Amino acid sequence: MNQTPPFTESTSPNRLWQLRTRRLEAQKRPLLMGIVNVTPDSFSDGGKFLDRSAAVEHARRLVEEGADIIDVGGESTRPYAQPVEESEELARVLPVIEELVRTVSVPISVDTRKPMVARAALEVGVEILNDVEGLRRPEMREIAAEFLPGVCVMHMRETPETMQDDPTYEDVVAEVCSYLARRRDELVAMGISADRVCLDPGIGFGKKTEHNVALLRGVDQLLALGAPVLIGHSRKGFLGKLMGNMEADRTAATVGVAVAMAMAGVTVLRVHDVLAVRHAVECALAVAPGSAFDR
Ligand code: HH2
Repeated sequence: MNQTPPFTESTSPNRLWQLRTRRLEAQKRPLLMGIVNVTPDSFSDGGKFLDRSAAVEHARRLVEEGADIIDVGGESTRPYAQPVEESEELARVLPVIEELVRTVSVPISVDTRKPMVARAALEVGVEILNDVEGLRRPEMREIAAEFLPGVCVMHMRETPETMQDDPTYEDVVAEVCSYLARRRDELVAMGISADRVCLDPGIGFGKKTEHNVALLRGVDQLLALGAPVLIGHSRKGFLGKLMGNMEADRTAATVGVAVAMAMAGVTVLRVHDVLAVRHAVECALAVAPGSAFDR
């Protein structure tokens, strides 16, 4: 799955993601980005991996389960979450990142909206900058242009503190696509090649259930922008709404949506449940008529 050169000129831009020093290809299935939240308050796994060794051990397990990327975050961005001080976020993630960069084979991604955290993580060797604010801070764009990592540009309405206050859109798919295309053009103009820029509609970030569903159903329009596309739906609240039970375990719902997204040809799935998603996606793609992936 990882680094499978040689790449042909005809390989779809949806299949390739150029990182800082490596190139990933989603050849047989979407790449799986395993989530490691080094936080006390993440909505699903808060407090479980706050300890450095617990976080590292969890990341290793996700790699064994088939993660192609490990995404390390130190600030919850769930709705109404309170921002974390830069120094606190750095103290949470940097020791974990340093150890993972040295000891695991897959590329490490930093999930941050803070320039200081991004820079420190890039200095110790992360390959991907995953910014839920879509690099809207000029300093983030400057850091990206300096280090040239793979970049994940996510759409978010406003900030986590305010994003769920009655979000409204006229045409959510068109608006999110044009925002992401604009952001990508801005990065390309700064010298970051288009193949480094992965686009993410930001499931759950300033969206009602109907908006999340429209974006997932409309993922073809996002893929038509000719970039790698990441979907981060894992265990999110809209799945509880779709199931009609906010208390139910969301693993099966996460897996179901992951299969649908894999069949649509999405490049990267950001998930907590790597093993379950990998098994389901690989089996579904093995039998699905007209899959976008090689078999
Ligand atoms: N979602 C979350 C965090 N980072 N990054 C990208 N690119 N896309 C996403 O959809 C995305 C993301 C929120 O989920 P999680 O990390 O599980 O929770 P929390 O923010 O509470 O730590």
